[in-house]
Amino acid sequence: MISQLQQWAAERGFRVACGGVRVLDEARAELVRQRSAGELDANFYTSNLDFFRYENSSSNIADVKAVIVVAVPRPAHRLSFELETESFEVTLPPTYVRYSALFKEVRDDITAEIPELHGHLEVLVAPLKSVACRLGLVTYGRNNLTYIPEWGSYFQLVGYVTDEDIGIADDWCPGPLTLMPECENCAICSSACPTGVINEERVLLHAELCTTLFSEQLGDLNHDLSADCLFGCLACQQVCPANSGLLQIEPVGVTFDRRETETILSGHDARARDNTESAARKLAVLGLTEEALIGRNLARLIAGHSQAQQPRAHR
Ligand code: B12
Repeated sequence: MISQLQQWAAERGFRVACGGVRVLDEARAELVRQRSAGELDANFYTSNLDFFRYENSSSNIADVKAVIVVAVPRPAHRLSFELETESFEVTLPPTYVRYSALFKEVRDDITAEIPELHGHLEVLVAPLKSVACRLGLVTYGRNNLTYIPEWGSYFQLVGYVTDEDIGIADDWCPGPLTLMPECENCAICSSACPTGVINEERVLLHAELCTTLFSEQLGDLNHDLSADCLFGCLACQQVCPANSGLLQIEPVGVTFDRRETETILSGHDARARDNTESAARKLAVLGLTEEALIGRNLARLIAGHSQAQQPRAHR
């Protein structure tokens, strides 16, 4: 079945790797160690990493036999909001558009191709980079993202567990965490990070200070957003030599007209406020996990843009 999965992935331009459940034990043990050693910020851990459930409680599958991780190349997307006098364009970095939907779509696609897996694939809720690296699918970069040759870091990882015997050898062992050799003496991403979360001394991110985290967190936005990114940040990826020329940018095919933009800017729940539901339909196309925060972040980007337009003496 592993070769069927490989063929399925190759036909779609995806990559796939499979392994035994030991990979989950190792990923979990390392995370627990990093938390106990104080290498991971305690509050950050509780708010952002405590949801990992690994193989057992995450699934209806009682007896997990194998782990499957798929890498799907993703572009960045551009979308527009019509303002009173201009059209305001923003970027959604790779993985934001339809993030959650992709997990289900890939699973449905796999089971359509390999019917034996129907009802036997459950979404894996675990640290996917760490699992994918131990499966040999990806390699870490200094910026703490993972890389695949010819794709750079511009892909989404989706993971599954199965109780089917897909052909993992009994003596299968997870591989080590690996860093791209070119990162050894390179600190370009570290210098480019607006909040200094990439430390030259360690690969582990100081994620509690990452611009992406602020952009996705509920509540008041007490930090700057990154350039024109509605969510997330591209700073550490765009400067990375291993990503050179690899970022694809596509229009998402959604423009919010003036009334819809005002609806979005007027409050957090654009769907509820938009009586005609046209903004809601467009938001559904984006399928953003962070949808409730669009208005807040858009207002911040527009304010920053207006400030930059003003003559210096007036600032
Ligand atoms: C929480 C989270 C965040 C948090 C925290 C990020 C973090 N690094 O922990 C925030 C909100 C900041 C975030 C930001 C982003 N995220 Co995010 N995020 C996640 C999530 C849900 C979990 C990540 C995680 O496990 N963190 C825990 C830490 C401890 O694990 P780790 O990052 O793998 O770090 C390992 C290494 O540091 C290793 N390690 C320690 N020392 C050493 C030394 C060496 C030599 C080596 C090799 C390794 C090593 O130990 C750690 C594992 O125990 C995953 C989805 C998922 N379910 O996995 C997506 C995910 C990691 N995010 C993703 C993306 C795309 C992003 C952003 C690029 C989005 C954006 N454009 O802004 C940024 C990138 C920020 C950055 N430079 O890493 C993708 C990454 C794809 C890829 N190519 O790798 C993922 C996998 C989502 C997905 N399904 O594809 N994210």
